[in-house]
Amino acid sequence: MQPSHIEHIGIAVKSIEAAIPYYEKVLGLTCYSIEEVPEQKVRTAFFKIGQTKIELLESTDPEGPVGKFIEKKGEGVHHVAFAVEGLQQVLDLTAEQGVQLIDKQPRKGAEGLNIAFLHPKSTFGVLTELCEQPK
Ligand code: CMX
Repeated sequence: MQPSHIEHIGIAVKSIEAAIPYYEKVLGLTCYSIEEVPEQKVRTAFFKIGQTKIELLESTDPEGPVGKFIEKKGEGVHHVAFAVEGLQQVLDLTAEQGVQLIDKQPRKGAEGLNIAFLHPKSTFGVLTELCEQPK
């Protein structure tokens, strides 16, 4: 797979408005975008730090993936996203290596990226996202 870098770290929060001041005033980062992703039942807030982003995730539906996560585990790191090239091929190879895919094919994620998730049961407890910039 050989990811080029960590594209972002997804952090589940109860309220992005409540969390943004910590990232801006304490860490000194700037929130450059707030975007709702209805298919994922989340609102997101993004910060850049080098090549990597922090993605805050606020649930818009208690039955969505982030709503269920917060209910079960509370706020905290939700997923790690790696930047890859050739996402469909990477997914096929990853499945051949015995890793359980949540998405067999890429779908659209925040910021227009093509994304796919690997199941945390197959990745030592870390929900893993693979992302590719659309060509
Ligand atoms: N990290 C680690 N483990 C997680 C997890 C996470 N983020 N979310 C769930 N789990 C664990 C659960 O704790 C549970 O473990 P146990 O069986 O030991 O209790 C197991 O995975 C299954 O959890 P579940 O509640 O039965 O299953 P869910 O219906 O919650 O589905 C998952 C879990 C990962 C398949 C689902 O959340 C998913 O498809 N996620 C991918 C999409 C997503 O997360 N979107 C939000 C972000 C979107 C964005 O970045 O824009």
